[in-house]
Amino acid sequence: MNEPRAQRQHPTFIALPAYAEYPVDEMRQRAAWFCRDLARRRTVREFSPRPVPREVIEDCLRAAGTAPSGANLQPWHFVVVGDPEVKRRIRAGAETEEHEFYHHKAPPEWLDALAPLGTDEHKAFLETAPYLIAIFAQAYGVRHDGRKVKHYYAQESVGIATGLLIAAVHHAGLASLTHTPSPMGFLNDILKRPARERPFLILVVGYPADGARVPAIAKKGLDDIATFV
Ligand code: IYR
Repeated sequence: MNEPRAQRQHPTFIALPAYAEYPVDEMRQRAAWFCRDLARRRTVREFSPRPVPREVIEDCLRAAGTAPSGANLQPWHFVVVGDPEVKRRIRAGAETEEHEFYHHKAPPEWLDALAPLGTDEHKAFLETAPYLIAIFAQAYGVRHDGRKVKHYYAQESVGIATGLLIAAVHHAGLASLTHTPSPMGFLNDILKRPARERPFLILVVGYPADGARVPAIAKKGLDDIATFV
């Protein structure tokens, strides 16, 4: 039988807090500066083992947690891995899947598309970098009374939060790598996360290695990515 529904909550409104409008000239400058600064971000695969202050990671995660989400249900969970033994196990799990991917599962077109990046099944960065942030998307939440709360647009919401996290990490002066071994179920086992949480990606965070190199690839220009009508 249907369970009785809880009383539907009424909205409460407050005045928009802390909004800042800038004079148009300043707005132009800020937009241009932010664009230039983000354009310096590069995905890095060679990390330094130099430690990173934990408070920086905490603030970057707080920034990610400001993301908009379906019905404001905030369907994300971030597991910050700094423990070398846990990193070692994650590397072992990822390299097992990646070996399958590169040697058996990936169709030739996919390997062709990846060729400019120079990636392979070896994932030393999973042990070298000081922090791995495993990001999970929750299909539903569980309230204190044990009831399930369905999450809407969980993947989109977690994608947005991850974008903010990447920008926050960059803004702090650190490098990151979005890593998606597939499948990623081994992360639930190693990190003891429930089945309702689906691994979304691993964000590898740290300083770039001295002399780190990145692939010679470029971003599309505005005319290629946008249309004004
Ligand atoms: N997960 C593999 C393959 C890979 C896939 C895509 I799509 C990339 O943009 C990069 C890599 C790996 O991490 O090597």
